[in-house]
Amino acid sequence: MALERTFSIIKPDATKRNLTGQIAAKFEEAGLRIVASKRIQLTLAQAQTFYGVHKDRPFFDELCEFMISEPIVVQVLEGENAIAKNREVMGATNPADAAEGTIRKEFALSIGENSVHGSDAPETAAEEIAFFFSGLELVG
Ligand code: DAT
Ligand code: MG
Repeated sequence: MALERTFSIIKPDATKRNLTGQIAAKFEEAGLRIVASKRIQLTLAQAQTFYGVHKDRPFFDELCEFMISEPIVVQVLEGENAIAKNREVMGATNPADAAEGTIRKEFALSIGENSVHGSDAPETAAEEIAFFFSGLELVG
């Protein structure tokens, strides 16, 4: 399979606890290359747009408030099968269900404060990368 790119967020619970480097190391150990990275703080409107797919879910407001509560680190990860590989390294959404050695098992605090976001399909990866990065910022 050709190289693939996926979009990742190191979420507020993790940046607040100074876990950016430890989480980035997990990506690199899994063979994912960080080809773009920046620390930003989302506005409420940006968080609501990014998570628009969940707008009718009961946790939507809590999710958006959490995502703007501290800076985040947005990254583009590149590698063979990067989308699935990143989801594997992240672990299940609920840390109680996450496998040993995954980021969420090791670092997540709860189903909401679960340390990382990762794209779930090629279409969402392309959309999410384009939402946060210009072509000039992607250095393979
Ligand atoms: P994932 O982040 O694993 O792709 P998702 O897309 O279903 O999971 O949900 C997006 C985020 O919303 C998730 O990372 C945390 C939050 N979330 C999901 N289900 C939740 C719930 N039952 N209670 C609180 N927050 C939840
Ligand atoms: Mg998701």
